[in-house]
Amino acid sequence: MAPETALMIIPTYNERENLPRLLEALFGLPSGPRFHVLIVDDNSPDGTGQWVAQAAARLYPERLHLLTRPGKQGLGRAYLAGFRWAFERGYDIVGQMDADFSHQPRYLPAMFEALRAADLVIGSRYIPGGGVERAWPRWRKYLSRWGNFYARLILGLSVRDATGGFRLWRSALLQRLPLDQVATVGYAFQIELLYLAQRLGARIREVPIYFPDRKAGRSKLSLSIQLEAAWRVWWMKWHYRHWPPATA
Ligand SMILES: Nc1nc2c(ncn2[C@@H]2O[C@H](COP(=O)(O)OP(=O)(O)O)[C@@H](O)[C@H]2O)c(=O)[nH]1
Ligand SMILES: [Mg+2]
Repeated sequence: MAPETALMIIPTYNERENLPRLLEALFGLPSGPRFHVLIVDDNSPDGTGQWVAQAAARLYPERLHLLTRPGKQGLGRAYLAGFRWAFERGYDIVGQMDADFSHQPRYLPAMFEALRAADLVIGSRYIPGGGVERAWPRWRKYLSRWGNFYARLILGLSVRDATGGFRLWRSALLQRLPLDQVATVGYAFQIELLYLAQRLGARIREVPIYFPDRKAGRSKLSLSIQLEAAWRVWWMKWHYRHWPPATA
């Protein structure tokens, strides 16, 4: 049997400072399976896309790919475009990660290992062994915890870290989700995909990660993105109430 092929998708908006080091870390991992990387850049004004284009040609031919979008449309749109790109090329495994080192490459080998007995693996801040930036003020830790608790309660999610965006999917599972109906852009996007996977009865596993704050660049996820998550969980609960359709 041919070995499985994997693609890590990284959406970027103004991550020029982080990407060179991140790709070095990803492609330099001492263990774990080989994978390709797709950067989905929303035409970042800081030149992230141009840097990736030349790095793909000179530094990492074959392994690094770039998908450029005309303007900033949110994390969810970028991932959906990236997923389509991956499906068209037949990757068996599709990963999601941020460009800012909050998702540390060193966890990938353990995540790939866990995927051997799962359809979806989530790098989790909220299981034993995981955690969030120690320097976060208490209100911020509570907010993140509370957001997770709220989504889990309303949607009946069993996963502890429902908003986390460090994930590995079997493409076969991802392709069964009704992605053409997914319209969320921020944390809600992560929750929505997870909810759909759980409704399908997917085998989901969590691997503990420590989630440090970004050191370079700026966060793009705003208050409006948090509000989106708050009301969208109710929308999801209603919208997908008959999904997946019961088979006779
Ligand atoms: N392509 C694209 N990437 C985005 C967009 N918004 C955020 N990102 C990327 O998504 C990842 C997570 O965003 P970040 O700002 O770190 O969110 P935070 O960690 O929740 O503060 C980073 O790699 C960002 O560059 C967007 O509108 N388009
Ligand atoms: Mg971040």
